[in-house]
Order: sequence, then C-alpha cells, then structure tokens
Amino acid sequence: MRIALIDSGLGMLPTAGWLRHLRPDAHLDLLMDPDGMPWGARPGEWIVERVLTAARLAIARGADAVVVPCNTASVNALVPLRAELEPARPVVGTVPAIKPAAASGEPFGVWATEATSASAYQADLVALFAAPGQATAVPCPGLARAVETADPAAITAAVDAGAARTPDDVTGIVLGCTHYPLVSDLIAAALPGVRLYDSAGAVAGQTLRRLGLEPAPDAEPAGVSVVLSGDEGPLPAAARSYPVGAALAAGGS
Ligand code: DGN
Repeated sequence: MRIALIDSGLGMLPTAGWLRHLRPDAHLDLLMDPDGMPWGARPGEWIVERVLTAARLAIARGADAVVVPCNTASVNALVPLRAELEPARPVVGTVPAIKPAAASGEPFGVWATEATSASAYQADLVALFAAPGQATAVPCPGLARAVETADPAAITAAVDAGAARTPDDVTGIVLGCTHYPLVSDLIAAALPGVRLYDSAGAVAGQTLRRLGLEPAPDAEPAGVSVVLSGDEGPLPAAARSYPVGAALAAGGS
C-alpha cells in the first residue's frame, strides 16, 4: 500500500503523522514543493497545474491513493484532480473544519491563506453550515511561509496580526491552512480560551475509508519518502527523493 501526500511543504505532516499512527504499514510518499511555496498567494490555475504535476509524479511512483493535506490546493484543484485520477485511485482533499465549528453555535473565525479565504469554496461551506454572521474569514498572509521556514519572528508577527483581525467575541478558530496546526500553541497563546479546530485526523480517517482499510496501529512499519521539487523547474523533472525511514514520529498532530 502506497499513499502519496501533496502540499507545498510541512503542512502535510500532521496528516502524515495520523496515517503513520493508524496504518504504519502504508508507505508514505511526501511530495513537497519548496520551489513553489507558498501556494496561498498564487493564482488558481497555477495551483491546479502544480498539484496535477505532483499527482502525476505520485502515480508514477505507484501511489494507491493521493491525499491533499492542503486547503489551498484542495479548494482550487480537487475537481480537476478527481477528474484525472478517479475512479482508478481515490483522491482525498482537505476541507476547513467549518462544520464542527459552526455546530458549537458560537461565533468563530476561519484563519486561512489569502487564496482559501477568497475562494467560493470556503464561502459556500460557511453559507452551508454557519448561521448568518457566525463566521468571520481571517486571511493570514505570510503565516504558512513563516511556519515553513521556521522563522520565529515572522511566525509571531503573522500570528499577532491574525489575532488582531479576529473579532473579540469568537470562541473558536478554524485552522483553515494545514500549516497552522504546527504552531497551534502560539495561536492558542495569542487567543486564550479559544478552541482550535483542524482536520488532519479526519483527512487520515477518510483516506483509510476510501482505501477500504481498518486502523492497524501495530502493523509492521513501511517506509516514508520525501520528494522535493528542485531548483530548475516543474516538480517531476527535478524531483529529488530522500528515503527518511522512520523519521516521522508516529501519532497525531
Ligand atoms: N498548507 C496549505 C493550506 O492548507 O492552505 C498552505 C500552503 C501554502 O503554500 N500557503
């Protein structure tokens, strides 16, 4: 069993951690795009092309399923990706956790990249699940990139800017970019008492369901490979693959 994950970078790791925990015997191919990062400020057509390119590489490497643990990529590219790969191989995207936040009945914010915040997809989810005025979109420019580059000053500045744009009365924040759970402790500190919602565990669970697999946390671990885009152009031409074995910690986010 081989599962490919596609994101611009580290945002895929919480979902990879859940998959590793639930089915350690599935080989994970982690396709990251340092050359194209950040995707959140790119035009939709560019994102579609980039994700399709990565997905074709994943299939060439033998993927049984393609997971997109990235909200930006999912809201832009899921439809063309499914059209190309399904039904032969399941495609699992990421949906911002707007439904559970709305079910709280309390006001909440949706932190996301500019591309996701501006998408009809997010607006449709809010219209579908939230009461009028319950949700506030909070675009967080620069936060995904700051997390990716592990730049503490930039992370703090972007988190503080997000907190400043978040209405005072919210009791919940949807982490609508998969990079944000990696700094959830800082976001929680900036917004004390606010509940954070993310979708990594749900995406991993859905991947197992689509593959017809039950959780088997004690199974013999398979490998993990990291595939990075190169310096010279589109991902497959310059992809470099690093087998990293058990470097990913088992467990959730
Ligand atoms: N992790 C991506 C997301 O969930 O939107 C953001 C990636 C990026 O490059 N901004």
